[in-house]
Amino acid sequence: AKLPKKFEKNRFNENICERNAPLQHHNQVLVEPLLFLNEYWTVMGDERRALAYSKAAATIKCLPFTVTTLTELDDLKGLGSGHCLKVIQETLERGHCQEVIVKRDSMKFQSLKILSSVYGIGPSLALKLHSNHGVSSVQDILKLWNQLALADERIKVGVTYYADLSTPVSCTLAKKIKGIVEYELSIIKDDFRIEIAGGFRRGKKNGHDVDILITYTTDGEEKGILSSLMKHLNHKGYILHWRLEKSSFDEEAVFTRSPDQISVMDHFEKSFCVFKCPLQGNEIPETERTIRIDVNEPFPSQEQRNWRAIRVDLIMVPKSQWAYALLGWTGSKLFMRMLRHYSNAHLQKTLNSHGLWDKRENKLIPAESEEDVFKNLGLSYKDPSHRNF
Ligand code: 8DG
Ligand code: MN
Ligand code: MN
Repeated sequence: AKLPKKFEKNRFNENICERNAPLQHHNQVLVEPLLFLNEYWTVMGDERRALAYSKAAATIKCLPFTVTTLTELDDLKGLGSGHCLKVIQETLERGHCQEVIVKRDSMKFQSLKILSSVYGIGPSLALKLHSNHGVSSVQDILKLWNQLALADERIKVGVTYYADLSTPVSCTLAKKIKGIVEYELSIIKDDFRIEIAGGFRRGKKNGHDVDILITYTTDGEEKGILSSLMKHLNHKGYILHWRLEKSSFDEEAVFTRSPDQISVMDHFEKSFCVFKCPLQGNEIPETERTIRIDVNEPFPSQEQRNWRAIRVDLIMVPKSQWAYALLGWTGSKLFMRMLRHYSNAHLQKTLNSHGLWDKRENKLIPAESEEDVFKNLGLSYKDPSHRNF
């Protein structure tokens, strides 16, 4: 009979990039309060604290057994300050954590959580709206709409389609969006490759948006395609809102003068869209979902509504950067952060969604596939389903 493999603590501690973070793991009860505290501090605008909880949660997710006593976590790296351990200990002993219950009920947190979930509103604007204008809900934004004079067009879109955009996107709808993009691309030009990245590629059943990467067989061929694609999609009535970002890639700037190597921002040409996704009968949402804020914008009456608003990111990638872009946009964000830190600190190489830069040799290390990227990093290949840090 096969004996259960012994947990090797030293190996677990050695290189955190070699850990596997699956969606289904052994410690749901412990991870929950840690992820809540990550969310709490993200919403409250303290990214540093949020990150500590996110890292602790990720460490627990990777354990190949169910934790029953605190001693099992002795000498384990990645659990951060003593405070994370306190949360874990209390959860082990009482089944819940008092701090979480108190924070969850905080009115300020609840308001900021709703406000920062609106497309176009980040934690700092949410805080400003709450503190300076007493705004606590999407309804409040509507009431004070003229007075607030929010200049960012995205916020109007975010409020208008709030109900749709705050409903999780299913894998089926993500594939439908991919199909639409694929079809319109095929009309423009052959020989492209298109892939859903983000959480869906990591095996998640739902997402907050659909991340789609596009490339052509040779570098340079992708130029101008995204603008054409947006024209076609608009013409067919698939787009409610979009914002095109030009490519700002410059090898030297990106790899040698990058001030923050941990940042997720990249320089690809992309389009941040809100799609008007057609729905089949059984996919049609209940009524009263779309809030109408602009009488000038004609909306179909609720009964007629056979579509739903969905956030979609379209990213145009030059072929030579495809492997790195796919890895970067598959995430998770924390996994990519870990990889970047590792490659910087241990390999003297800068990793981002455009490539891997050898700082000693001053040159780029090419990769055809994600497998190549892992090889270039001296790591074993990790399936996307195990990148859910
Ligand atoms: P979700 O949508 O299911 O909620 O989760 P997700 O798919 O993991 O998150 P995401 O916010 O859609 O981001 C997907 C990945 O894209 C994430 O690992 C970070 C990565 N990414 C880049 N560059 C950029 C960028 O410029 N902006 C954003 N928002 N994400 C980027 O590699
Ligand atoms: Mn996503
Ligand atoms: Mn996205």
